[in-house]
Amino acid sequence: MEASVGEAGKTKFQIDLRRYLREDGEDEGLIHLICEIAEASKYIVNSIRTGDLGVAGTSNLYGEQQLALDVLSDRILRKRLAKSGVVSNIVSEETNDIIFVAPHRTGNYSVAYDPLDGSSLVDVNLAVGTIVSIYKGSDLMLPGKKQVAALYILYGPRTTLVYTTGKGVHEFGMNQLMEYTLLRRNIRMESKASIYAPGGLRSLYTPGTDKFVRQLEADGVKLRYSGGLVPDINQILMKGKGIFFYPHLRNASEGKLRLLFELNPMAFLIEQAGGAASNGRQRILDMVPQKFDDRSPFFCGCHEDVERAEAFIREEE
Ligand code: AFP
Repeated sequence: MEASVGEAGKTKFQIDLRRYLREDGEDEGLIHLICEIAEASKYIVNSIRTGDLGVAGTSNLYGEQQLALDVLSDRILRKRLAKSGVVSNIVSEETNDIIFVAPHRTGNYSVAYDPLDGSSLVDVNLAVGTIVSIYKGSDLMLPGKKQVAALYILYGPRTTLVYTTGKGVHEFGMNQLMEYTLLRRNIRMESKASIYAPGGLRSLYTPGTDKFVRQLEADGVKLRYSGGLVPDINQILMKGKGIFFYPHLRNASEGKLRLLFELNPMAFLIEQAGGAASNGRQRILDMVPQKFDDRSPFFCGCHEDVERAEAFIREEE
């Protein structure tokens, strides 16, 4: 626990991440793992602020050109996870293969992560983030409902870490000493959206999604989209009244976003806050992955709006 001086000169106590996890009764291995990821994020935030914005000359699993920052963030996180002593297997959105750290060690965790989601936004100085999905054991090809923890770190004007271990959603902020201290516990979402964040090209939307957008506009729901999944989801979660979607498109039936690295962790967080996450037909967390680079349409946020999106999509079939 860190003491700090609050307004009016009174001492107030900040609860740090490790202490909060302990008080919540988490397993020591999981606490260590989450804290190691939090440590890695301090180096990632430093790279974002001061690092090279050029291309690395390599491409990722999807044939996309990697930025030097993508490669660096991936190395920072991978090294930290590999040396943590509590990780079995790792898969990163940036690498082609599963990394076997200690596949047979019992009691360990396996981790899927996107080290720097939205990295193409760094050169225009918009917010980006790290997304992490954690499973018990060595299997990573499991439906998202098997996650034991999910978190993201948002590198915006402030750096925040938002996590769930299935006991609500909690937000921590990085302070002047680069420690994460509690900002909000048990974040809850309302049932109806007042903002929406729509990914992809609207002219490529199918009739169901197009009708859904028209309905949102008719209801006075405001558009708020940055193009970075972490800040866009964070806005919806923290305001508690929004819907994010990256739908199936006429030229891309699975949309753009990745099930293992982006959708499962975000769906777990949103559901834990009382929201919903669907691919338009099925709950995201029930989807069984076939391969690491599976993609899926994604509708995520206030549950009434997700249900409404599903109804419009059912009609188009
Ligand atoms: P990059 O990592 O290539 O910048 O992609 C970001 C992202 O995967 C995700 O963060 C956004 O939600 C989504 O793409 C935005 O995609 P559109 O620009 O097609 O809306």
